[in-house]
Amino acid sequence: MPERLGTTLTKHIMEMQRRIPGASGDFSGLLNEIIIAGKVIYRAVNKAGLVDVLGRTGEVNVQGEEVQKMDEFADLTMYQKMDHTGYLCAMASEEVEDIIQIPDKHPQGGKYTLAFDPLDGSSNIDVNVSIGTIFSIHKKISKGPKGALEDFLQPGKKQICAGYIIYGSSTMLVYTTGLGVHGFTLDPSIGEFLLSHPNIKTPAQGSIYSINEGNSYKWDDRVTKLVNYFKTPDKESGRPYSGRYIGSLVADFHRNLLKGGIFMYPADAKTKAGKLRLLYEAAPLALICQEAGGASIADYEDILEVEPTELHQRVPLFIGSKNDVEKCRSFLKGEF
Ligand code: AHM
Ligand code: MG
Repeated sequence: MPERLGTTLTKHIMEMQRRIPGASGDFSGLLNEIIIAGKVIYRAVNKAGLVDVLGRTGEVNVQGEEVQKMDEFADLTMYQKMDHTGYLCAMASEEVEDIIQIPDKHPQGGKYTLAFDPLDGSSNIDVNVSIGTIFSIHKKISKGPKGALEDFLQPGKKQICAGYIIYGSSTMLVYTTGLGVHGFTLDPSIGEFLLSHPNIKTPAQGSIYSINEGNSYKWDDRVTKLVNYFKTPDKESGRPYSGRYIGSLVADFHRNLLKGGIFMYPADAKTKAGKLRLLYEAAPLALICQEAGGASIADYEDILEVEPTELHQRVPLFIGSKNDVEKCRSFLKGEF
């Protein structure tokens, strides 16, 4: 008897599509292209030590950061898998300054936009630590066949899909379209993502805090008090929390999503708006977190409510278990 495979990601997407009356299949088609891009990037990440893809290109990206060869590879892979499909009106990448138009030789008038961080955590590439690809899909709102900046400057709550692929001890794709958060693990022997984590729910309170404590000399008083709170023993409220910080947002987020906890990247004296990018990092993870029962704030405001004003806008990010985020909110309001 052949082994029963369980639910493949492709089947899951088709089942989701059937729930939406009149769906054209474009959206499912787009997700399927993202899956293929993810597999191509996975393959390269997996061979990274063997072929010449490690190290820096010698260039600096739009964020002022050194471009790694794998960053460039992942960015190109995402672009090349999407540009000709007809599903998109434009793309935006963390690595590229302006929005990326669909070349005239390819079908125009796509209904969706795709924003992505092609390889999050790239400083960890060379040392075999988990990294990931984050994506965010919006519906086009501008007139005309081409995409425009306004299509990308929509708040996170308007996303119709968000997800990430984590290249870790196994490769997983986690996504939401507003109908729960579902996680699929890649079975490399058959090249398929199989449903391994249906309907992920994050614990209401965690016992992990994740922050780069090397930045503590730059924090304001509120953040210092907040982090001290999580570290201070108190049996009743389950403290102290354990500190865990990988330095790859996808990996830190993924662990906390499954186990419960709080990830923080605050604004500080040097990075006045924080480090992480609203459109490619904070907003997609915020949608996933909310769908899993968690929450996220950018200092005072909910991440999903933040109205973007720039493509590469940065935001402070506090994301994770609901009670822990509420604790952050109180400290940030100066209530302690
Ligand atoms: P990247 O998208 O260029 O890799 O940068 C974002 C990364 C996140 O993955 C991670 O959470 C953060 O930067 C770590 O920053 P730091 O090294 O300042 O702690
Ligand atoms: Mg990133």
